[in-house]
Amino acid sequence: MSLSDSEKTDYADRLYEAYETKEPIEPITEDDTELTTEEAYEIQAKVVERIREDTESIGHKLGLVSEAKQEQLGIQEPIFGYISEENVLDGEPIPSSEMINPRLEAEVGFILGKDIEPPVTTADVLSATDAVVPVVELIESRFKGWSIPTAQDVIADNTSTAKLAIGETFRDVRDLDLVHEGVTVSVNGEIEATGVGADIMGHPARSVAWLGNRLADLDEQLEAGELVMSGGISAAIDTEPGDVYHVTFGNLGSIELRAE
Ligand code: 0L1
Ligand code: MG
Repeated sequence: MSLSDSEKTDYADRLYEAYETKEPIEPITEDDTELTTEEAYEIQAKVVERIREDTESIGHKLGLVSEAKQEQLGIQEPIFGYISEENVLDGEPIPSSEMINPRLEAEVGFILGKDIEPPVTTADVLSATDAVVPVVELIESRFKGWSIPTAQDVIADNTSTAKLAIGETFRDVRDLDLVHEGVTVSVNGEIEATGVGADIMGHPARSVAWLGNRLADLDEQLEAGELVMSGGISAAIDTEPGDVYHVTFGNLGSIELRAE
């Protein structure tokens, strides 16, 4: 049975409240509520509308860009959410006490210099990209204990968007081989996770192109000036106050971040 508009508003209000107060809630599907992917994005849109009352949207993020992750959460495609100015860490450490069990992952960020009209190809993304930047994403789930039963729950929760740190090196995409771009994530000097661009649907720009086409379903498109995070290139790791994280790409640059 499909959800009524007031039920979707109610879930969105609860998720927004949890995003603001950092008091996690039960997953939507916990009580066997059926949630379609379309309904999940409708709830997400209501959450994002509330977030935008206080802050500007700066772009998009992708998640579940590997088939293994999609299978784990029962969906056959990547997922996406929206990122806002208030999510950006501007040189400050990870504010652990103001977050719900943050997890850290490395991402490749595309800064778009042009609008991209669908249908979108990987080549369109590359030619519309002004610069690529290293990004560290800190995801948090508004569902208790990271208990995420389905991809639809994550979508409704704006794909766990919480904080991100953008690196200082802005590279021309034509100077990089993003398929073979490698990254290491170390904690207090010990490597904990690694990844390579090819893990993101064969090429990080491919997930961005997928998003460009998917947004057309919502009468939206990728726009000049946006930052698009192409999906986790490394496995997400738990963070602990006091720990220091180094995310080091082969050519894209590096970011150091301490958890407070
Ligand atoms: O950024 C992301 O990859 C969001 C997905 C979070 C879900 C998960 O990793 O379990
Ligand atoms: Mg991510």
